[in-house]
Amino acid sequence: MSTIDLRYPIGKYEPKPFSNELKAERLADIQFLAGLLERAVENLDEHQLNTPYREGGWTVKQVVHHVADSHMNALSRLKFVLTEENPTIMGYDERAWAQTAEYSQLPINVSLTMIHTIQQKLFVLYSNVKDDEWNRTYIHSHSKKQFDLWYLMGMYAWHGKHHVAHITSLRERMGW
Ligand code: NI
Repeated sequence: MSTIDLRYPIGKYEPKPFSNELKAERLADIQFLAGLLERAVENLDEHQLNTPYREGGWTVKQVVHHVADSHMNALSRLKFVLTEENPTIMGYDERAWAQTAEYSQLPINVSLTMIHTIQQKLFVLYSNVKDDEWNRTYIHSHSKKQFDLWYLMGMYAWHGKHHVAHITSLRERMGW
């Protein structure tokens, strides 16, 4: 019996101190996410796309639409943090968002295109963050806790890989 938690195939996000090496790694994660996600869903049929990645979890289709929604928020958060002093950024109910109409009515290609666009913007924006900007802060509306830009970058670099791994590990288990 495997003890691996199917919800966290690459583990949970672990914040780490700033280094240029890690920054380069995270920039690569941001740059290559859309391509990796596209490869992860390649040649899946409608039945496979509608299969939950784990019992009680989101379907592959919902996972892809969720990444688009989540990283749309990531882009908006980044721009607020870059342009305002300690802004409060809005948390959102991702389970409720996953029940909204386009998750079931639009093909994942629509979200994949959006993810390509968002990741290009995130990549250019993060590539241009100056050394003294990494400690710019924001407050999260749900937790009321304060985080900084370096944390935000790491969170979403991790988040993309986290969901790609949901799909690739499902394919491995199913032999797809
Ligand atoms: Ni997520």
